[in-house]
Amino acid sequence: LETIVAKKQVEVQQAKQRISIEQLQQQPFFSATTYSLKQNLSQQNSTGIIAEFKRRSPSKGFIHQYANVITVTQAYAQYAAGISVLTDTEFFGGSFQDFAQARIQPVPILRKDFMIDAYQLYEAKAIGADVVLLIAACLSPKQVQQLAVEAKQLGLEVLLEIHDETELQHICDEVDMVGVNNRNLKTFEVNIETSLRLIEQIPPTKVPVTESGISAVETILQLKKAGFKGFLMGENFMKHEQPNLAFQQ
Ligand code: IGP
Repeated sequence: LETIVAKKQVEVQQAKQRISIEQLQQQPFFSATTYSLKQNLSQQNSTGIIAEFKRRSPSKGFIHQYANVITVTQAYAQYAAGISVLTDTEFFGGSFQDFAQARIQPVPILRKDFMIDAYQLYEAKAIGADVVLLIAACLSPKQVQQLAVEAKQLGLEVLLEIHDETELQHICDEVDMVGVNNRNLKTFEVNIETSLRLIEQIPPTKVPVTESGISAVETILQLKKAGFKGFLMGENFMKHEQPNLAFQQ
């Protein structure tokens, strides 16, 4: 995670020199209408699934390098409460281009990246994101709050990701949804017990989301029973030759 954050800092500095915040604000998507993931997840009849488009990951290597983002996200959009698209290139093989092609779908889309600077929130708006992810493990509580305030001012929803008890302190008023990552960021091990344990301590005002390592229907039902409204799943679909068909099943 430190490696990713260090690389991200360099990337953001370079991006700032290429494109100014003013230029980002002039992009058509910046003022476009948005879709609410929070609302979708709160609906009784929602599947609650946030389906992720992920080509590769540090833990698994390539999952599906050449997947067609248009075909896959079109299938996702039919049943999912929202879509998550990786925009990190170096470690996850994602891009703004992938995001742009997913943006055709009329559903809430999460920009999945490592947010460390307010500039990235402007980028998120400019590419048409509805939601941003803030990862507690790479931000101080103060940084989470500052980024969340600015995200809300821009009209973005905020999903805060936590993966242990200490990170509960990062939750602030501006956060809309709290995601519990079942994947230990150091060992890459997944354990849904993390979600079952932490949900007890998530304030009832926040929409609880469980993330990573979910594939079995029974697991989803178990997590739903525990109170989760959102289920972030990537690899389960992306590992298939045709992720769109895997999703429809
Ligand atoms: C999806 P999975 O195990 O279904 O592919 O997990 C998602 O939770 C995972 O990609 C993720 C992630 C992240 C990726 C969770 N938090 C932070 C990048 C950055």
